[in-house]
Amino acid sequence: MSTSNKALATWVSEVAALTQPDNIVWCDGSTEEYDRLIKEMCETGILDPLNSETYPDCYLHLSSPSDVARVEHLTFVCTDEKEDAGPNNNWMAPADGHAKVDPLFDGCMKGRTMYVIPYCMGPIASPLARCGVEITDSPYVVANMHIMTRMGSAALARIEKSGKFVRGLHSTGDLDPERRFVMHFPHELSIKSIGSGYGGNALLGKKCHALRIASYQARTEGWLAEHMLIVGLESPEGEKHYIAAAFPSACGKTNLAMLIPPESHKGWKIWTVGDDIAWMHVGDDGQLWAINPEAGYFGVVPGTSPNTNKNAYDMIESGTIFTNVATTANNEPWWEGRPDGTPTTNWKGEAITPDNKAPAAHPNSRFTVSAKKNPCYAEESEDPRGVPISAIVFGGRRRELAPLVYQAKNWAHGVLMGASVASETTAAAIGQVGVVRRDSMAMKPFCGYNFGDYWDHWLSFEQRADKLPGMFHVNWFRRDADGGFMWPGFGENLRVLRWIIDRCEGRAEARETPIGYLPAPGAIDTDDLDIDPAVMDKLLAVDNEQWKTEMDSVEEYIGKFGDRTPEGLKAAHQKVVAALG
Ligand code: OXD
Ligand code: MN
Repeated sequence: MSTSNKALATWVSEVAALTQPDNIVWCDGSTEEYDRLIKEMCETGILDPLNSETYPDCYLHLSSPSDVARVEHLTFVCTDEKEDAGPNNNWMAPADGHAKVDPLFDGCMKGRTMYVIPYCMGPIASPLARCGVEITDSPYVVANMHIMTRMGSAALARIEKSGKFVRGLHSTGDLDPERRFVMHFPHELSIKSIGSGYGGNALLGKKCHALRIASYQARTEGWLAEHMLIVGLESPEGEKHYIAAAFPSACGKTNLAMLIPPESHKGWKIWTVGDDIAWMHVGDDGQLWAINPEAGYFGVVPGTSPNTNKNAYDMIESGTIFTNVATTANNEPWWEGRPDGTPTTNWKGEAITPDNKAPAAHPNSRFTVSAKKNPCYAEESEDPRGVPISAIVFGGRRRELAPLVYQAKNWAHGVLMGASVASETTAAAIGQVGVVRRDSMAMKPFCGYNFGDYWDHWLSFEQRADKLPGMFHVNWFRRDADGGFMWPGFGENLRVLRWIIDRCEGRAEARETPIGYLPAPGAIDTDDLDIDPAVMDKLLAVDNEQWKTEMDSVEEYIGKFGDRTPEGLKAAHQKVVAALG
């Protein structure tokens, strides 16, 4: 296979001349190709088959211990003007970015095979989808891209028809963290990543293309590329609504997208459209319509259990690539939170001794699995038009302050609410875990341009669409004085989502507070839920003094973007400050 697209053919030849691979393989996306790659990786030790009776078609990959998460400090956005990348990104001038990485690619594929992966983010027939080509020397990346994207011949045909594609060059290089970079060139629609085989750094369709490059494109073209799950709720009466929700990495997006209604909610159905990324466009009807650009899940494994997410637990019992989990004596994958089995080998491949206190599975260990294996996969995920969004929800992991749920008073207030999202950091990125940092719209690591311009772009939707979704903020992670979670979370979150939908439909009670509309007492259904009413009151309380401090900190934060901070955002902030008195 090769291509009739001259620009693509030339680029592939140029990359081959630079990287000097032994072979070039154009990927066709077939099952045979996937099976062949898996077989080869099992022969070379990149993958190990797991117990074929209990975990058929499941494989284990153990990465280099220094390559287990996204590397935000080594991720750059290269624009002519530093201001265009903004204080939210590491910046290099494009010429410097190329000069930094090109020498590292020189001859890096000697003795290796170079794979050319044409892929499509979104349903192939969707006008909202966008294509890319990733060149990589990692068969692990190819196998993951098979699961995570629509790749191969159909994507190549689309590229040849439209002539448009994002260029992504990846090599695992020598895995030396000193020689690791993830560079984005938004104006060139290109990405260069070297020195890491980890998902977000190496599966270039995901964070690099579908968020950083796409957010830049979305701004120029008038749409939104967001770090959001898309979930459908169907009531027992058959009423369907879709919610898009942004949470920082490893804050339960996959669990929320696959929520299992609790016993008390018989007749409710949940449909997953996406668990990580949403591309939203204004439709002819003035509503926001969303597609999930991905075709699979790259989910955090620890914590997945029949109690937290039975659908995910069952879904990963076959056809799954596990990365950095532990294993049991009978070669089943094991992770913290898995109810049965005993780990005998940890994620570094070392035998576990009784005095070993470290987690057996890496806290950021992952499963890669096709979305079609999800028992509640929404058929509409394949609809070229996407799904209409009724509500946008922001959330963070905050042990205090933020109530369980509150609603923005208007669109600009909702943008402020999203812009000020703060959350405790998690193991999804290298660095200290558990520190509260601002993570605007959960896009801190993923927005391909200046946050000031990004907020302005969000604000502009008030003019672009006349049936905008309601905007909400949730916090599942409030802790009591003993450090225990105050809200049960998981399936019970449906109670909060129901209030959100009812608000959008104008049929739920709320009380107005300075920070937004909160559920009126009793408006969140707590029937059959073992929760003390006093805890519920705390979860839905607003402490004016604490909020004044919070709004000072938000002011300082948005002020860091200088004259790029939109006046509309400052005005929304001032309104909250005035209401707090
Ligand atoms: C992810 C992340 O992998 O956000 O989705 O880190
Ligand atoms: Mn994510």
